[in-house]
Amino acid sequence: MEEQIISKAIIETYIKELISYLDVDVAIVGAGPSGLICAYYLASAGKKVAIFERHLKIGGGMPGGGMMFNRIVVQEEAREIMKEFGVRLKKYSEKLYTADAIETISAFTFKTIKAGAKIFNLISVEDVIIREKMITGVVLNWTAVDIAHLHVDPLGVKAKAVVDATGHDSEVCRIVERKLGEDFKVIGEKSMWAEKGESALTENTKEVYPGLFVCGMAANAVAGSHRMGAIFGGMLLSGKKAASLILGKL
Ligand code: 48H
Repeated sequence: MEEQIISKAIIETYIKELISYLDVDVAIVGAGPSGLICAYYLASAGKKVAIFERHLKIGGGMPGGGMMFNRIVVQEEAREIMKEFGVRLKKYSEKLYTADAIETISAFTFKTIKAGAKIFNLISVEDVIIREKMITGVVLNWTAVDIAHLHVDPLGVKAKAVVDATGHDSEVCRIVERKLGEDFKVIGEKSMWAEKGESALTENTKEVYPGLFVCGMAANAVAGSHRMGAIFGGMLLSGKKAASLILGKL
């Protein structure tokens, strides 16, 4: 077993896979709960899906639970999705359940990959490709390049649909806002109000610009709705809705 063979195996297979994902049906930015759920339903329907995640770890805000108490709360409406992923729930009150945050995100990650979606971690989306008033792809760079403030030019990926699942910062939409000026606006999220934040989320999950869909916390940030704290039912339902909107369009 020679070291250079191990290196070659890693580099060769990674590069092959990256090349095969330069043209995808859907590019999802962010591997938090909403991005993973969205990817799962799209991949299950046979679409070619790549998730680009800035961090080393997968899961966005979910593994941290609420203030590092690594349990999450989900509502009755999202129970079916949790069941589909085989996550164990504990009934807490009439309409609320709790779950282990690590078990939940592990199940989401594993089943999403098994459904056929590919997660590229340590890669950040720093720009989008726009053609004829339509988002047609994302622009990537290594997260390490960003952290080190290196001047290294990025690479582009073509996608029939792009999903902003970047959470509170709604980064892809913020980029689009900068590029389009008057034609596109991100309002920014409001203060914490669990009930209002959760109920607004489904409606805010939509195609916000031709080719660009938004789900999860980013959807509320773009629309100027409330945050909701460590309750995750809305994130899951939002990811699923984004997938069904995209499936209806592709
Ligand atoms: C690549 C990027 C980029 C980029 C960001 O924050 P997330 O967990 O997002 P959601 O919407 O799936 O879930 C939100 C939830 O975790 C949460 O924060 C809640 C419920 N908050 C309520 C409250 O009141 O606080 O995941 C987003 C992911 C992260 O992993 C980022 O690293 C990643 O997106 N990301 N990846 N390129 N430009 N920007």
